[in-house]
Amino acid sequence: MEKLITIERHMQDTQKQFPGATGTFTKMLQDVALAAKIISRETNRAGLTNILGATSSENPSGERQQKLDMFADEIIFRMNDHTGRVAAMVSEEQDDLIEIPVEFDTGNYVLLYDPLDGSSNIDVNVSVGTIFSIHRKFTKGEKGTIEDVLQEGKRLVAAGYVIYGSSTMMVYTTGYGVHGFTLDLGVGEFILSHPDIRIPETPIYYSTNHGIEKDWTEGVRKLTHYLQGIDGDHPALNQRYIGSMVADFHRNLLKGGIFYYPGTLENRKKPYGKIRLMYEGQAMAFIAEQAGGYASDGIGNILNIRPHTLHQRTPIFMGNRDLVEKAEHFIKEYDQEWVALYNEYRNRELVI
Ligand code: P6P
Repeated sequence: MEKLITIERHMQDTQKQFPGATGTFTKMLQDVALAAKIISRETNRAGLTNILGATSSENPSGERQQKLDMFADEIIFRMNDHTGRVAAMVSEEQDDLIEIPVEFDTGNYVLLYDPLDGSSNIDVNVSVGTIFSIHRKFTKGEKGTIEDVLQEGKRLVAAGYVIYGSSTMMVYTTGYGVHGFTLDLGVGEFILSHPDIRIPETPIYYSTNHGIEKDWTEGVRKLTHYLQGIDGDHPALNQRYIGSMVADFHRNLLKGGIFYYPGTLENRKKPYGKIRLMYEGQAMAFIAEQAGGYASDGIGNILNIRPHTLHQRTPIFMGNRDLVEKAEHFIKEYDQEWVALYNEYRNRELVI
């Protein structure tokens, strides 16, 4: 009979390489997996309960909060606040650093998450996702601090996403490859279905929102024409974009391609792009790199950006390394004005 490898067994098999491992880390990933199972259940029956639709509130990025956003946010918090494994959390839905309630012990990790990415798609039954990343706490004292959460992506100890689609999958890395698990509803377990995911050498897709094309910089326009086979020698790629980054990224991870949400110049509404660095960009960049790809803000590796605020944004180009490096080439060649504008934002100091 084929081996059924759960997340726990996979982590235990992987952990054998770390003699000092205490299993805390494995349990953290299981805590996230449990939250994912509960969110999956609610997402799959959202149409049958009164959990669809928007609330009257907005998140720190000024986006209308969906009821399922708030549900997912609450579930992830409650699955992790009492375990004694976490010292602080950061959520897309919460303005400030989330402290561990005083009645619970704190631990050695900090958890950052976007509880439900792409939630504007929920009401139209399009795939949505959860994104999470884990840093190790390094400051003294019991409580996690802003310095513990605002670490560079290259210091991540784990990152992953859950995609609530035709099936629910959890994809994560701990720095030793990217592994995908599919939720078997019959047993309520995530079972290893995609071991050692690598981005295929030959890309098939590009994913971006052509609706903001009028605001693109010249370099992004040149990149897009290159990907479409209009300029240059690259074969034309198929365009796929459903406005849910986890789903768009997952397709490109498995089939090969590039996803980009660039900074814009003309309208300055999104000069630094839309994706949030701390709980979206870093996680996807870590996964992309571990799968043989690359993620850049157009200037350099997203994992090397020194964070300055919890909800800071980053332009993002991620997928096949050669395509992302092509994006960097066009931006360097044609977008000096935008680079100067963005560098001022990118290099701001962390203000405690
Ligand atoms: P637009 C969802 O809100 C999200 O953050 C990503 O999941 C998605 O890729 C992007 O925004 C879509 O934004 O402006 O193209 O609708």
